[in-house]
Amino acid sequence: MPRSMRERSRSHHPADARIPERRAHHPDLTKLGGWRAMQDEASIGGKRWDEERRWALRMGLHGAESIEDKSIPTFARGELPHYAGINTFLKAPYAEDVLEVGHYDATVLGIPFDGGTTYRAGTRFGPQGVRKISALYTPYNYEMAIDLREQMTLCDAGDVFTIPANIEKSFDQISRAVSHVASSGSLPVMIGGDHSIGYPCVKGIADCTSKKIGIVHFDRHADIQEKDLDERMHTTPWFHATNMPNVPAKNLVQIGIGGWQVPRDAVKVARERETNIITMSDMEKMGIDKTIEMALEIAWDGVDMVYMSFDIDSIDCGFVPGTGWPEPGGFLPREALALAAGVAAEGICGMELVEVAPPYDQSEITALMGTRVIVDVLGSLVSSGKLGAHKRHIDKPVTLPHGEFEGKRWSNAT
Ligand SMILES: [Mn+2]
Repeated sequence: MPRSMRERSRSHHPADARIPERRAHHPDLTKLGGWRAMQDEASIGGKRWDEERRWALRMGLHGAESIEDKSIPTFARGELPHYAGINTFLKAPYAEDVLEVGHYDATVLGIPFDGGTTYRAGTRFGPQGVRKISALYTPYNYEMAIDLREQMTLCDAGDVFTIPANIEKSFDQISRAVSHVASSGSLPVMIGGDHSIGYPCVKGIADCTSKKIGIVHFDRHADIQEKDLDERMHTTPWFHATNMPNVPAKNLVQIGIGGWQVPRDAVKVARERETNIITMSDMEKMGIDKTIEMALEIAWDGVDMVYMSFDIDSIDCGFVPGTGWPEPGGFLPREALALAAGVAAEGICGMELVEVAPPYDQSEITALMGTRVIVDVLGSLVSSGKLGAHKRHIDKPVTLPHGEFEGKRWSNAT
């Protein structure tokens, strides 16, 4: 045995007095988040889960005699099993009648539109992709010690009827849909769609309030030039959003901008309008907490509400291949999730998750990341008690006319 190996084996021998002595002190586990979260889970309660399981038996009938778990129905209803079912986001109730969205704390609405894409199309399938993989999730988060099912209400209103070949008509439809949800008091959570929807989404909220709105925008791209390829493409939402009198450009904070894909046209506008750009390396130098603090300070300065826009391509493209404009060097997933949750902790009046393009995705990892951003934001809102805090600022609610109830679906039983 070579000498070095002998020494090493001797130093690790159990007879070595130093080791047992060092291990005699039991670590203080109560200092760990892992310990605290384990205790906190006990206080969440499980009433809604009990109710859902009873509902599932009513809707899906009692299971076979041979099944010992009597909460399992014959037809899959609700959360379980994760591989089955007709997917809404997080298997939330489908608000097929959109007049019902006001009964829920938050409403997910899909915006399947990729007519604003200047490179790869495919985000029209974003809402479906995100909904599909969201079925993998439970509404409970161990580290946050929250259970969305027990602590908030959520519905999925389905998709906005966009017009594939017409950006402007699609914008009108999107603004209208978002205004409807915002006016109901429910928090609008939009799943894109390419980033051109940022403008009509913010407009939808801005149209039903006299108050001012700041924006926190996570992206690699500045997206603030007036036009691209002669139209209001996905590189332009913030030019048009900050043209609205109650959406000041000085309250637009853009985090993660950089790389080789920022058109110089956008930089000129950002400079003229004095938006606030925190680059990826700024974030890296300052750290996550400081970045959140700075973003919130600027975005909330003199406004009443803050909107969150999260472009999935802000995350390094190695983690999110299914997107329209992939760029390396972006956020690591843990950074992105911490930043989004940190910004949401002060409250938001709406959010959008854009640029998930399932046709380019691998193993649904991009859609999964998109799902995660949304549920982490919802978790943070619940955890901080800020969910619904924006409601009192919706002081110009709109009412959209709806059709007379004289029709019915082909599938309605007679
Ligand atoms: Mn982008």
